[in-house]
Amino acid sequence: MRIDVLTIFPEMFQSPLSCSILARAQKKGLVEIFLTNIRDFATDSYRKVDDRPYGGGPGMVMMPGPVFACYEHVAAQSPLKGPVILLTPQGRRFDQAKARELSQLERLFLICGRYEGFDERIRIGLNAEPLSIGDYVLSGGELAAMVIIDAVVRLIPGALGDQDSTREESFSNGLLEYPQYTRPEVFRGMQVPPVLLSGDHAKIAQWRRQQAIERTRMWRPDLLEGRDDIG
Ligand code: 6GU
Repeated sequence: MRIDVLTIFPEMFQSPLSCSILARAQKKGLVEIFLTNIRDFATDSYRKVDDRPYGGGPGMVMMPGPVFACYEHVAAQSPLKGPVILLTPQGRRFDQAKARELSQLERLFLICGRYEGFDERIRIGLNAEPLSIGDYVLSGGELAAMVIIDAVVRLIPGALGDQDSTREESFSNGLLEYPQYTRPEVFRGMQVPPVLLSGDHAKIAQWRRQQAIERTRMWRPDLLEGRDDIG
C-alpha cells in the first residue's frame, strides 16, 4: 500500500512514523508513506496557501490552487490509484469498519487542512471524502491523519508481530474489552480476580464476557442501543 500525505507540516509526522508498528510495517515493505508539503506548490513569493473566506467570517480557508497542484504532482509519482480523504471535522466519523475498508486499498491520499477549512472546490474537484476522527476540534488535520494511518496500517496482513495480536476485539464484537491483569498476583493490596487463576477456561470466558458487558454499559451505553443479545 502507498499512502500520500499532503500537509503544510510534514515534520509533524516524523516521529510517529518512525516508531513501533508503523516503522516495522514500512521496513517490511507493507506500506510506503510519502509526505509532501502543500506549501511547495504555492504560486506567490510568500508561499501563501490560505486566504480569507468569500462572504466574510472569521479565519482563513485553504486555497484550491496549491492543493490541486500538490495532488497532481503526487498522483503522477505512481500509477497506483486510490481515494482522496480530506481531514476535517466537517465529515463522517472514522471508525474501525472504515479502517478495515481503507486497509484493503493499494493507495490512499490524505489531505490535511488547517485554518477554518478547505475551499469547497477541493472536495468537489478531487472527489474527496471528508473524514473526522471525533467530535472535537483539532488545530489541523495532521494528528487525525496520523490516527488514521496507525489504525489502517496495523490491519495490513503481516503488520502485527505475534506479540501484538489483533487487539481489535473491542470493536469487532461491539463491546469494550474485559479487564486484563498480569503479574504480580497482589499489587499494593489489590488482588487479581481469583477466577483468572483458576485454570477453568469456561468460567474465565464467562467472567470476561460479563465484565465486557458491564463496562460497556458503564462507559459506552451507546454501543448497546438496539442490541437484543444482551440483557
Ligand atoms: Cl480530521 N481535523 C480537525 N482539524 N479537527 C478534527 C478532526 C479533523 N477530527 C476531529 N477533530
